[in-house]
Amino acid sequence: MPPIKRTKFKLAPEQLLEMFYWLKLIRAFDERLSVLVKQGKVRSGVYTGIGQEAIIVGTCFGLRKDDYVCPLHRDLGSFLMKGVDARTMMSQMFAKVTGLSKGRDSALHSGVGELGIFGNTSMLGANLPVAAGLALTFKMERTDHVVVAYFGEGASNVGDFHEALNFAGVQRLPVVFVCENNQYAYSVPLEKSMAIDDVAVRAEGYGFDGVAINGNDVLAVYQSTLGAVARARAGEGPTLIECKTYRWHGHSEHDKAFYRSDEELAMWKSRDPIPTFTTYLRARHVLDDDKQKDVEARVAKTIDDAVEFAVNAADPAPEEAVTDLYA
Ligand SMILES: Cc1ncc(C[n+]2csc(CCOP(=O)(O)OP(=O)(O)O)c2C)c(N)n1
Repeated sequence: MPPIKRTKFKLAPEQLLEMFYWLKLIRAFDERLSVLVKQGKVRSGVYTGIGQEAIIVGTCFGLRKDDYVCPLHRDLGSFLMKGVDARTMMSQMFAKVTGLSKGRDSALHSGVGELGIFGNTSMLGANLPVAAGLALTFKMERTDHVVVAYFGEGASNVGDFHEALNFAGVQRLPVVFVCENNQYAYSVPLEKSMAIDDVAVRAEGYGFDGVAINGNDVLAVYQSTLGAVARARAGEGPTLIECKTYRWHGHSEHDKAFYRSDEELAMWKSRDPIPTFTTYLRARHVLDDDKQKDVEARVAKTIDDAVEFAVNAADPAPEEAVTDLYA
């Protein structure tokens, strides 16, 4: 198989600013959730992706509206980028009637079919065979949709991952497997769960390409996604993109993450995807003080408004627990 060719791309200043907005919004959403959970206001487990935002932004930016995502617990930003407004998403975390599942479940188990979001299950890696199934539907129906399926390096050790990649490889399915390799699966460092350095090499065993990239570089993620999506749409099958990154907080907000060192965290914080991209945008004269302030003000307004909306929204009525059932 020939190696993956470098994908060329050109983004207009407005598109680069839009990327910047999403990075900031997703960061701010998670940071606010982290505070709210400590105040006892959130009725869901909170698994922030602070430090990993470039992966969601770079991948979702490379998708069409009619493409699909299969997110996992740390991918709340993909809901926002696929079109769920911040009020609804915050309501979902507060388990209010204005949330995606009208207060029935916590956080990320909801999906939104019309927006191309397939809700996840709790079992690690179980979203991957589902993504392969979705991609099989696209192939059988001769549409050119693509599905992006997210997972952590920990999930790449479970059977579902291997079955999904095998099936997708055999059937040449239009799926992009995106590994968010944040170095830990809960408290387990990757060297204690894998005898290889790169999850990307696992793709080779299933007959397609895998690349390991800097997951904190939003443009690198975007570039790899564009190439993978183009191949998937052209009927050339799946790609595995492994994005190397780090989660700044614990596995969830109740995890103090004592299993890692301050030095390690500081090293990864120095690779924060947002200042890196900010420097790039400023050097290219896409961003200046005024534009940055404008984005930051819009982000703060959106988050404040979402929290106020969710706090004041109604709780679900007990009798509604038995409505909307599929049976
Ligand atoms: C099959 C399965 N085993 C264990 C768990 C418990 N669990 C939930 S998240 C998690 C760690 C996930 O690590 P990784 O896949 O690397 O994703 P990350 O949380 O780092 O983003 C574990 C062990 C689970 N949900 N499902």
